[in-house]
Amino acid sequence: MRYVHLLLSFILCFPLATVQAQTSTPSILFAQYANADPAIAYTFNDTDWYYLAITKPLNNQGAIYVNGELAGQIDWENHPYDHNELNIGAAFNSISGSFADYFAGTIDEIRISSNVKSASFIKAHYAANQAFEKETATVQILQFDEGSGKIFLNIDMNKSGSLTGNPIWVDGKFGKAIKYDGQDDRARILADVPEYNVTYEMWVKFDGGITENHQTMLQPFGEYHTNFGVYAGEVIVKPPQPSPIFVLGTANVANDEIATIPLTVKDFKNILTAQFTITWDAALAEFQEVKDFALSDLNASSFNRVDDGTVTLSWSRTTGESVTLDDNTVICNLVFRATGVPGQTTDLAFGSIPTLQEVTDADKNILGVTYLNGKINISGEVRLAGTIKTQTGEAIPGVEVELTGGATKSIATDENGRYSFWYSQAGNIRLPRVWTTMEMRA
Ligand SMILES: [Ca+2]
Ligand SMILES: [Ca+2]
Repeated sequence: MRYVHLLLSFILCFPLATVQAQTSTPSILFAQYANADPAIAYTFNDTDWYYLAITKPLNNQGAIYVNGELAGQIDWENHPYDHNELNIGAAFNSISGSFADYFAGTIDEIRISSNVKSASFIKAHYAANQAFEKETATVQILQFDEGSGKIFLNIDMNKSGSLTGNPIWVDGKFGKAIKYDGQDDRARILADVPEYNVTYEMWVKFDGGITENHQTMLQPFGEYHTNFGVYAGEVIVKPPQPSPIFVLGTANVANDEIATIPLTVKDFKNILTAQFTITWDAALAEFQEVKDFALSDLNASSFNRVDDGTVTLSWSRTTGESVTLDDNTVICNLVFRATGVPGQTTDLAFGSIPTLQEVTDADKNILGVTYLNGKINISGEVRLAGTIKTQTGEAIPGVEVELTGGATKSIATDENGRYSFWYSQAGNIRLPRVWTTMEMRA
């Protein structure tokens, strides 16, 4: 078992300011193994109850909600979490072998669920202002309604928790609650918390004063245990950096026609660099040019035609300043000439060979990016043309030429022996068949 305690590392990561308890700007800490920005700023007062909800989905992209509203996003690291008990009001430090980071305030109602509750659920729960109810996904509900003694039970009354350090029973958000003194008070109960797809909810009142010291409200404990807590301090919290989306458009064009493919972006916020490769079937489309640039410093030299089916993009701001664009901005148009026949189609696919997909933000973080491929569908009409000549090369006018496969078409050659069909039906097309006549041979 690896017991790791990293809360202390956050003390090093975040500068703490000297603030008064009553006017502080505390942060909710969510705990270990989140990749970035583990502290989320929120201004609490010390007389209200707050409903906190924290999610950890299978993809580790969780969130923390305060009073039903999204307060920040959590990028959980991918570790083999194994939580089998809950420490409430303090955190066990596996390195020192003792409890620390005591919470000064009141905690009522904790619910742990084996699902990721949606933003709308969490908003609605806060609005309903009701005690937690048992649901299919409920792993544990603690109500703290005993009101006396040193033992508390979960809602199923099949697990009992114990109080240490003489926390006191007080009126809670719903029924009774437990107030912790921030010195040596804590509670503990067994709980088998799932590794993924889990939601923690609780009601907390910061009526013991939030200080610069870390205060742990809840510590799901075990392998890679997690601390949820607060401290007072000046924490620079950036809005969550969304994952930008790059979209290549789709064009339906006839053979030999020009396909103009927009490259569109969404959630393009504070982006500093972008690079990737675009590939397609060179037999079906011929790269022409890129035009209509609408991103600073993006121009024709940002693109490199590697071969007949590959072009790369490599862009960065020459000034070093990041760029934010409105959603659905077309940053350029890629121009191709279709060379296939009706019914053929080629993806315009984002790739990493030879130029690796990489998009960075103003802090040089490499962002997760969604790439949506484009397509050129060759449809419309294709022109089939030729000339009917004698063996000596003399054009023969007035010969009936028939095209079959789908709708049959026929046409007579003109005075120069030429014929021409426009054909629009996808599928098998037979080459023109020439009906020679006895008259011609005469
Ligand atoms: Ca005490
Ligand atoms: Ca209660």
